[in-house]
Amino acid sequence: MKLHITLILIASLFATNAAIAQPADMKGMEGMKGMEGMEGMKGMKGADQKKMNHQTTAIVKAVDVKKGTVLLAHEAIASLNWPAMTMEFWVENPAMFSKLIVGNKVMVEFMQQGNKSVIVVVQ
Ligand SMILES: [Cu+2]
Repeated sequence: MKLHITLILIASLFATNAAIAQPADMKGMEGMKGMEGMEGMKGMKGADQKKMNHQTTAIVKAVDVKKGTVLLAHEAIASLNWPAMTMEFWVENPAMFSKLIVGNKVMVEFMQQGNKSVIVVVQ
């Protein structure tokens, strides 16, 4: 009797698997469409990466209030695959210059706008 129930259970398991198999295959095909979607998302990621904020710690090397830029010796930035370097950043708000004093160590958040790195937060 127990054996009988076991066989029925096994049979029903197979039946369930068989029933699942088809939609699973179709899901596989949807998965291929999904990959196209992922390509699209990669494209968006590229765009998002430019819109997203990046963070780094840096030493203020020089400021140009008139131009609205600051020269920072920043640490490596993993989110952009950038090594540590000294480069020019634009400031979003001139009020930030109160914190961007030559010789100061600052934590900045910035965005890539075109080929400019624009600081949006200074700490
Ligand atoms: Cu840099």
